Amino acid sequence: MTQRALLLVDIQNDFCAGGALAVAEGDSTVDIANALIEWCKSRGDAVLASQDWHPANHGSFASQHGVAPFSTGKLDGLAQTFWPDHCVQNSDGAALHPLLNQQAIDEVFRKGEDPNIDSYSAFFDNDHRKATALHGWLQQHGIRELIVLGLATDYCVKFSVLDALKLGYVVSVITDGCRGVNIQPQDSTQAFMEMAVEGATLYTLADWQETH
Ligand code: VGL
Ligand code: ZN
Repeated sequence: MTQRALLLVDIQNDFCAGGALAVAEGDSTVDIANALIEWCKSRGDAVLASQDWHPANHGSFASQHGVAPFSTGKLDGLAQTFWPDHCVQNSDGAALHPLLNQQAIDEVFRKGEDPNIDSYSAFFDNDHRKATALHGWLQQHGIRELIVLGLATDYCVKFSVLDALKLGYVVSVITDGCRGVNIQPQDSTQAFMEMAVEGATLYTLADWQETH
């Protein structure tokens, strides 16, 4: 049985070109994701995806508070960046990218459904109040090692990786398969450094393929 899973973080239309919270070059993650999907499938590894999945009145939306997108404040006592409305449940923007090889995905884990708390990590909401089903699924399948890529480097990729490390997974991050929001220009670089400091190994796709 495989002990490894590929985790595709939030490769959704709203984070790609033309989307509500478009990340620069977000679409360029798709080719890297598809290459790794093929690589993982050929080795019997699991392929998983997370999906940001907000109700239309989600408290992370600037529109709910009459404030400017990308401003900061508090949501239910927690520091919060307020975002443009994005990844609204069942909208086109919330769909996984159409060129992503979705047929190969074994399981999709949704997050961000509670209007009162944001959920960057694929494992827990931002205050670790509630868990998604991801950790349980991985445990059930005997998986201890994760390959992670997707959107956005400085939010959902970062917090998913940090939680995975805290939970004891061996984590490899495919850096060219990630793109960041970069509210501050260095945010993604800093996020990769934090992931590495906490124990993730960073690879480009080419590095990964050469060494595995
Ligand atoms: C994300 C901001 C808000 C992400 C999700 O997927 O990184 N970022 N919601
Ligand atoms: Zn979101």
